[in-house]
Amino acid sequence: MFTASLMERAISVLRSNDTGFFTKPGPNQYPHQWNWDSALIALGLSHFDLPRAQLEIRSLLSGQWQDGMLPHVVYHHTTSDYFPPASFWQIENSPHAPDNPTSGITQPPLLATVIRRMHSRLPMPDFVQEVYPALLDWHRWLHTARNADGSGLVGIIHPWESGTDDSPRWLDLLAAIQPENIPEFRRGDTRYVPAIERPHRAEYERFIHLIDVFRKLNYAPAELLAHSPFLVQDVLFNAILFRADEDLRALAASLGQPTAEIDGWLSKMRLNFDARFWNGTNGLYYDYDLRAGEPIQVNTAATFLPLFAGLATTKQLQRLVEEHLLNPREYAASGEVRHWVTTTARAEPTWESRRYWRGPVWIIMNWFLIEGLQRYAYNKLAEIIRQDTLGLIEAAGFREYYDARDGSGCGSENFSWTAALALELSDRSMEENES
Ligand code: 9WN
Repeated sequence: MFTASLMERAISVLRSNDTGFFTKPGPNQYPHQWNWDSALIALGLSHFDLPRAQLEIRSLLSGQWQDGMLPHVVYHHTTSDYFPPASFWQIENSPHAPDNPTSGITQPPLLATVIRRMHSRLPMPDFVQEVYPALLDWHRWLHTARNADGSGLVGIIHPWESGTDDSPRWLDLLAAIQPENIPEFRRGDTRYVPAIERPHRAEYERFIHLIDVFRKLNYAPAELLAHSPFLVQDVLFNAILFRADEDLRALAASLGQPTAEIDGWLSKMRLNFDARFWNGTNGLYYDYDLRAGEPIQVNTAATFLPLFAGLATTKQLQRLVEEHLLNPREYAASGEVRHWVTTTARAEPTWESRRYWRGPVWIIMNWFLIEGLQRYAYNKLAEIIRQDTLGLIEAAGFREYYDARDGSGCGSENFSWTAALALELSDRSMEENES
């Protein structure tokens, strides 16, 4: 059903967003290099051009800070109408900033997972040897600079670090922040995408205010932990990190490198994950607001990420699937909602069908879920969601996100990670386990 032509079109989207040394997530909306996009883009590129996939990763790593932080955007000295521009971050305030202009925050660490997968399909020991120290530095930075409460679970300081920027999980926390003297700014995002599909102004003001706080603190990690008004242990981020630590460990082992430090991170996270995130009453994982000292009780598709990490028990898996994923009032494609899987449970009052991370289908979330279900051998359900996901892309093109009611596209057109994941999801060999 999924034809060579879908794959050819996916390749042509990735080619058309290629600047030569990095790939734009979207042609107009996102003109620089984003961290977790880039990891997925490399995975997509590896299906047809491994050297170019490796270059994508080298380009991303060229933005790494001297203390190990891998930033969420690398600007590469290119100019654009994207807001915020490189200069807005004032990263030169930090002694750790690189020469390459970047943002001053990070994003979910998918890179080690992607590199392990590429290596397991097409062994590339020299490349792994080359990039391993940078990966280890980034993970070490996350486990130290962001180990806010000593639990080994890491904290994020900005919704953009979650990658799911406008998720209803952050709404109350953002509303509690009262920004003063917000720097002047002019949004670029609503130039290319209808405002109804993008965050409200109130959230954007807080996104910008937070950056202003961070640059005044010179991005000193301890200062950020002490003073950022937004400090959250995010289920999605921590689950991705746990999985990436496992993958980093496998890379270390393949190189004959020591693994004790990584084992320590893994066992600490495993020890504390459930106590912090699992809510046995509702059968859901919730994020934790470290400033308020309480869980954020909002039901979004981030709750399925522990499946991707292999952190859920069989009992937790059953509850997630039976009470939530298959529930027609929450995530199941049913009634007027024809597609899997909305980013927010439809029972949440904040659910919106077309607005950014408030409700539409995002291919990255479906990919995490499919991978997670396969990890637990829920292959039939994984296959239903995989087919539906590819069908959405086939019908509406490579969009940033999709309205789950009719499958129509939203956000950026020709979106790179949608193309990359179409290649990944079309490849039946994805079902093989990593060695
Ligand atoms: C802010 C690039 C990025 C993704 C994020 C997505 C969106 C940026 C924005 O686009 O965020 O980082 O301007 O909205 O939320 O996940 O990495 O595709």
